[in-house]
Amino acid sequence: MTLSESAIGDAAFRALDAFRIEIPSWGFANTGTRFGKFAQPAAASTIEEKFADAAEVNRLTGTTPTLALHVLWDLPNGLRDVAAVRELELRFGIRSGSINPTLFQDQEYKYGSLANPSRAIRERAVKHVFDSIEIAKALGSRDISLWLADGSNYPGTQSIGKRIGWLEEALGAAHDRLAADQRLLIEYKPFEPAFYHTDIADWGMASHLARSAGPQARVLVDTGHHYMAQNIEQIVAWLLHTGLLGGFHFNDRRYADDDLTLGSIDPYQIFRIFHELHCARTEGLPHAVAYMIDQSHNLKGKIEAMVQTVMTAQELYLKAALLDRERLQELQQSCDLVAAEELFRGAFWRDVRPLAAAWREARGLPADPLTALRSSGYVERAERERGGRHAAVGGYA
Ligand code: RM4
Ligand code: MN
Ligand code: MN
Repeated sequence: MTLSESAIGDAAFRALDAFRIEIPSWGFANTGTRFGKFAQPAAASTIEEKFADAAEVNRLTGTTPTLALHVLWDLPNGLRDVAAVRELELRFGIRSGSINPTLFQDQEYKYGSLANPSRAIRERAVKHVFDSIEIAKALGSRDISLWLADGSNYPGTQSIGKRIGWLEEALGAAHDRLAADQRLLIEYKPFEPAFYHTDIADWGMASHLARSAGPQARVLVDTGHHYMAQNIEQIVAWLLHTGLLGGFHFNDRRYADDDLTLGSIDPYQIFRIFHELHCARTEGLPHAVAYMIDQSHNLKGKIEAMVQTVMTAQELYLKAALLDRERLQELQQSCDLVAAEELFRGAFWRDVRPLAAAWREARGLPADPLTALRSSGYVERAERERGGRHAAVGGYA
């Protein structure tokens, strides 16, 4: 059975109405590589400018109502900054999203944070996670999203085993502080900045730590945090099956954690991930999955690239939503390989841009957000107002 045009249109509108993606505050700030930074005159250097940019992206796309915050970059005075952030939320109509403890830039963390061999440094790091949880409570944020740079550079220099125990202890303590509706998301990454061993290097380690921390802990999948040949959608299917999938950090890459804009290198990869998510929904698996962007586009314009990314995410989500999954199941069951693959690829090749444009118009949004951004003059205004005064920003985004 093939769906009629109007049924496809209805399904597309339903899918886009349900789709939200969170943008990161650090995606608007100047970031660089370890070799240097190319400053953009329109880049945001204050939390107020980041909220303003987030509001502009949401005005154009209608899809990004929340902004992820990195605690030391955005609330350097901790809880004392909450009132100011609250005020920005009201002023710009954007809510704070996931709260990201910043556990990698202080000198104390040279040999690790939650897994540091020094008890005092571990306690300091745990205290920062506790503070981050309190900030999240005060801001009404559900997710505390934890990424650690912890690891070592040389064999034999750290006890990998002891560090597992220290992580279990720290994450369990953090879990105890969560409110009933909060979650602890645990992100993994195979290497960088550590180049011999990373304490939470893959989804197996993250899954174990989430389970041992408690029922409100989940795994966070950053699409750039895998070895080249890894089958990410299979990891996603397993995390869905085990009820451990908490959310995503979307970005693209060619080599490692390149943090390129979503879908720029391999859009089929993201389509395949979204397919697994749509399958889980069809099969009624209970899950709440947070879609977040975590990219650091150094060369593209910050706001323009963010709008482009949101549109790409919508398109890939929509392509996967419109796949005839009933038919696919039949073909899978009868092992009709080529027909199954062609159906799957056909959904990927469908040009959904006209459907997305129709949805935007129906929802009172610009049909083409990128053109609307250009004609709004927002970026030029930001360049005039912000050019020349740039605060330093850390470089691991
Ligand atoms: C890391 C990781 C984290 C992000 C930092 C800034 O590579 O992706 O999610 O918080 O960068
Ligand atoms: Mn990430
Ligand atoms: Mn990363």
